[in-house]
Amino acid sequence: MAADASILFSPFRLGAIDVANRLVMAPLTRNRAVAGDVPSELAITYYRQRASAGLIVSEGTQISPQGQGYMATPGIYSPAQVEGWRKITDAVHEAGGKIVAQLWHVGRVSSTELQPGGAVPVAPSAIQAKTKTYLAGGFAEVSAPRALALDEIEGIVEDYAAATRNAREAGFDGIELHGANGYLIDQFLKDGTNHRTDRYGGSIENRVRFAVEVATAAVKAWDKGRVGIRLSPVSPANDISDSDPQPLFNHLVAELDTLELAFIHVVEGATGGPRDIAPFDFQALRKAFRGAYIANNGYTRDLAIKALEAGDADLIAFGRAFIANPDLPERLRRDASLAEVKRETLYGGGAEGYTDYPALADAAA
Ligand code: 8OZ
Repeated sequence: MAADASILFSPFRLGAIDVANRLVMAPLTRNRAVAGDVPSELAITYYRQRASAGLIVSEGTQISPQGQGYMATPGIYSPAQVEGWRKITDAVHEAGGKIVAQLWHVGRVSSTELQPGGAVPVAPSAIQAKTKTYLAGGFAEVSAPRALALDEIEGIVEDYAAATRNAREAGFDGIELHGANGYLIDQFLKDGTNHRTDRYGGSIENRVRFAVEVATAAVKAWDKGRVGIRLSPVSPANDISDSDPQPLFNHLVAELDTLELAFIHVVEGATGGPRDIAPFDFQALRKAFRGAYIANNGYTRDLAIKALEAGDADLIAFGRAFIANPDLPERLRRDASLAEVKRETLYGGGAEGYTDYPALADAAA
């Protein structure tokens, strides 16, 4: 017999954000922004269709032109972008949902082709990632980065603060800092990418400094009850690694707890891949943090119910399932079958594979 799904549908409060259920739409890169890296009109429909999630986390949204690493990802630094996002947050709210903006700086995962003035991408240290990005011409190797000068770091922290103010202005319910998947914050955290010898490198205390400064700036720019962060302690995404992630993340989360952030959103395992890629005690992070714990990665209906019933998580984030099933909560409630994503239409393009996945009632008609 199928497990009782009612626990998935109990309301919850993350910091200052009231949500109707425990289901989160994970941030999902779709590369459909229009000129000026403004979210498209189609994105209004896409997000509205998925507003039955308790909480939507927007696709990764660059805080500055320098923070962009892929073609046609939306930004949140220009007035036109803020206006574009406003239409989306209005649509989600009208449909009864909640949405936070995922604030993103890719660091070294970029290309001179995308950077302002053809500049080289920036990173904690000048170490090139063995990973690809996606440009107008298709997949391409990322460029070799340069190491950020000590006096440039403050400016990037300020870019996160400005983006946080813009998210508030655009009508979002909060923000999620993208601290996962080998992008800038993760590059500062982990010793495979951070070889700095100043106060941002070396010891764990120094490597968490950038993440904590960014979180502190976001809290100051808005409200601690509206700020969360996504982390991926053991994911090798974008060629990142750390020699000893458990004490690093234990320390980071203890620091974030003192800031009283609304939530941590944790990719358990390899992003979009196996959950058991490396031994790691994710529950140690949950126990070190008084805010909400959003669990992500490879969750099924049964696993989600078990995690919530055990108290191992407060909310569960689903990625690919939300792309192909706009009414995922209703399908989980009924234990209905789930549609599969079409890989060819994940990144870039128009309505196909974006806003044309049917809800159950439409699928039956
Ligand atoms: C897939 C393609 C491009 C970017 C991430 C923002 O991994 C991404 C991303 C995912 O967090």
